[in-house]
Amino acid sequence: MIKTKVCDLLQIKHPILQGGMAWVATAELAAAVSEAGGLGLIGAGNAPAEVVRQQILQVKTLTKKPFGVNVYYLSPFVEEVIEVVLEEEVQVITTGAGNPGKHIPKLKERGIKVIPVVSSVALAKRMEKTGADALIAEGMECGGHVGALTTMAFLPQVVDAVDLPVIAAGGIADGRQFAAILCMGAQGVQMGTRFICAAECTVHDNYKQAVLKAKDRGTVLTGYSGHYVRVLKNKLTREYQNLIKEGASEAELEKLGIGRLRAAVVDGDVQMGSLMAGQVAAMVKKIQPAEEIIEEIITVAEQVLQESRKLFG
Ligand code: TUI
Repeated sequence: MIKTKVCDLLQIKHPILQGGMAWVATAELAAAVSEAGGLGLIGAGNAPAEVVRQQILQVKTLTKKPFGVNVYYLSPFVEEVIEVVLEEEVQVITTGAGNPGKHIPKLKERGIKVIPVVSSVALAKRMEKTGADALIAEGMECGGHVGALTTMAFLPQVVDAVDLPVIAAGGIADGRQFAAILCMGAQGVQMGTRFICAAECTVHDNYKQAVLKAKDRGTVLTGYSGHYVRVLKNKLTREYQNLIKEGASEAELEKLGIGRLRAAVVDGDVQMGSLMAGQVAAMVKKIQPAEEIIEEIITVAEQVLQESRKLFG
């Protein structure tokens, strides 16, 4: 039985968090992951606070287990979303794209755990000082917005830099990778891409099929300096690359990206939608219930860790 500090901190059976993916991480997926003993999260993204509240209320009807909300700090509704999280007594938030520092005292007062995503050691140290309960160290193998460092290089540096439990994200889809990040000092994992293909995930089936079809080099970074986004290759990414070749401005590149994530998730537009997915997309082989995904990862990780003892002869 793999038990870590993250299990105790979050009152969960398995130290597996589901990525709080905007548009993708809805109540159904979050509830399924939590019900299976991991931590499910609603991805607030840019949604208005009342939409987030409805999602929270829906999860509460589906599971009595702990779950969280991912708060996206570039959203125009951050303040309102934090109020809703407080009012609805959500047990934990993960945060992305910004510094949750100013909200931490209020959240902690109410017993809400705060787990920021970090993509640099400096930010990790700052988040520890600010009062975070744990950190998510996200490597650039992940889908969506990426940092500069790989999980392999970045994770141990964060583990060494802070005393908080560290959760690894980016490039992890199976039990072998989960075992590896535990060996590197992580106390848990956050997975996004594998959960896109959970049976309970409400994304359009075209999106799931695109992940299932992806090959090893099926993702590409789009964007510009400091704002890279990993997505599956398609017509959109080819048009994007053409624009870059033509010397398009950042504003023109931004314009091509508007509304594309929604188009992929809701409309199933696999040509011109933004199919955010990590480098492990090629490792996702089938659509399975979240419970099966979690059980499989735990079982394999346990086997791998047991097997590793043989290395000692
Ligand atoms: O946020 C992500 N990944 C994402 S966001 C996204 S797209 C989206 N679209 C519509 C609505 C909402 C989202 C796709 N992928 N990862 C977490 C992350 N956060 N990575 C890096 C950071 C980060 C960056 C800067 C965290 C803190 C930070 O702080 C800067 C500072 O010092 O204030």
